Amino acid sequence: MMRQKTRLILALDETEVQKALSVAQAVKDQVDAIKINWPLVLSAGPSVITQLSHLAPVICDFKVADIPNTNRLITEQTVKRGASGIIVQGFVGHDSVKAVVQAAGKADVFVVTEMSHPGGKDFTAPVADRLAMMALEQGARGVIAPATRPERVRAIRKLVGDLLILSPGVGAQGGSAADAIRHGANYVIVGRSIYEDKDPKTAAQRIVAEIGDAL
Ligand code: 3DU
Repeated sequence: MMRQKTRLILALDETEVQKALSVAQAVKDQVDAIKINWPLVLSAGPSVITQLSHLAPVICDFKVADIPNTNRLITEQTVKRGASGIIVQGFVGHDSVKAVVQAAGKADVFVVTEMSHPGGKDFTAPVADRLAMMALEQGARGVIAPATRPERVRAIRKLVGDLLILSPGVGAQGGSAADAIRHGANYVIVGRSIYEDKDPKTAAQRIVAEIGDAL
């Protein structure tokens, strides 16, 4: 179960390992989870999952997108390393998502809907509602929806009921944390605006305050 204290998730895409660890240490009390992606895992090695899990719950944003068997194997290895959550692409279909949900055990599974960047409109936006419904049907814990298009967060909230909505695209990509929360996101995911700041802790505190005001 995700903690829900600040509703801020750090996206730690810093590839200089010592810097990444020092940012994680500095902001661990400001965030409900640390999301890591291929840049840090490829730079630091998969043991970074375990290392970070001692500071905060870790969500592995591996955007898993394969046949069910491969998805299952990836999920098992991810959870074994100490991840509390894993992010999967939904466009591969219901059985591939189901395989992740089954292999994840107690870990949370999040399905990507419409992506936050301009190209997200090319292919993901037209099927985002179906992806969200499928996440619900397959027993995912939540979905990823774009803070860059808060009206889409609202639309997806109407479809997914109580599922968690995690919203990336705040700050560097132009979205606002307060807007995402007001439109129905449970958490905002923020990367560069925190780890590239000269004072990551203060940057995180600022966003936490903004979220608090929006609730
Ligand atoms: O733009 P930022 O630096 O705040 O990082 C956003 C993170 O969220 C980054 O890890 C990216 O891979 C992830 N993400 C999106 O930005 C947009 C999506 O639709 C899904 C994930």
